[in-house]
Amino acid sequence: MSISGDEPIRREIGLRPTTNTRHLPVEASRWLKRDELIMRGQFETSPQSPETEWVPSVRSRDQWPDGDRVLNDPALDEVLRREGWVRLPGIQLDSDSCARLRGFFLDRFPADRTGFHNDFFLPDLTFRREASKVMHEEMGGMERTWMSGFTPFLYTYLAKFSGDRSTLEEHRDWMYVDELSGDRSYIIYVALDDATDSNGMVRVVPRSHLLPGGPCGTKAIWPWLRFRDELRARSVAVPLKAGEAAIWDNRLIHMSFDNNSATPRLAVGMWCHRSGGSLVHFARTESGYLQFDVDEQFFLEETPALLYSRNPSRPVTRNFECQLDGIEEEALRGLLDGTTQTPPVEMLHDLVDEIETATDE
Ligand SMILES: O=C(O)CCC(=O)C(=O)O
Repeated sequence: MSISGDEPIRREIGLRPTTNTRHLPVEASRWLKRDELIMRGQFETSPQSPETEWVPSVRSRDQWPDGDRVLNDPALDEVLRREGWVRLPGIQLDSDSCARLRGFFLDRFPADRTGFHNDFFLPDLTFRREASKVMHEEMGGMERTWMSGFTPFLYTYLAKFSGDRSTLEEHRDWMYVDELSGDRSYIIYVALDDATDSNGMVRVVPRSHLLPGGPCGTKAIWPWLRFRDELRARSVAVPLKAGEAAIWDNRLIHMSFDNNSATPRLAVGMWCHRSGGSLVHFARTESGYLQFDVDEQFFLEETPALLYSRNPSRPVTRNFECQLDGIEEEALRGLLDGTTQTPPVEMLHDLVDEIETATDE
């Protein structure tokens, strides 16, 4: 599938916008307008509401068996907590494993070999299932080596083909877990090729995982992304040799520019959440946000394009509105510099149950 006509989806996932919107469904066109206004800071993201209440965190530091430790190594854990990302020491996948993973992808990848690809977006379930299996065989267990009580829920290839349309603009990923209640998820990102400046290595914005805000998911874009120049100026490069890895908090803003080399630049990602924790998906509707209770299958079978066109047939566990205050460039600087105290993400104005359910059953 090509998603080149699905402008809002491209924007949501950080792909460079195109000017071609003729394939957009009516609903998507409406959201494009809204998203454009949000990006320009002209959309009122705090709809008037009769009542506002503070919702306290439902998770405390002590709820998980190891407190809220993420990495087994205390020094690395500290860096991950403070900066939102950390490079794992040494080689994580040997050259045979890298060669097998590269070989599988280059032999079997069924879609257009241009631009940036994350197989999360592919509707070809056969490829996705087989690719997941191969990645699990090669990477499975890495989470136990490095992480404290985390389980993978998704594996994907991340491929940057050669050419000038492979930029992945600054973005943060969806909320795969209920971040609003204090839960967190992480990606272990392993390079299969040396990732350098010339082939579009990943760049991350340190401390951006501490930015507060509402849900991220279908039609729900992180409002801090409108400060593109500031984010790009603060981004740091993550060069990796083949087989090396970095881990980052899924709240972290990241990006990668064009692959100007002659060959594809491949990586694999393993997304992890707390063992025994829940998985969720958030979607923006015209009247608020819906929170869906989902599982690993959801991330294997759904695509952003499908979710854009209809709600998933999964239980809605919450229906709410969030008030997003103080999304200003000065606030961004203060939060990223650490000179402003970051309000806990869960301290949102939350209007649970005030909004009529907009699910298309
Ligand atoms: O491999 C890359 O260039 C970045 C991947 C990424 O940021 C993503 O898929 O969200």
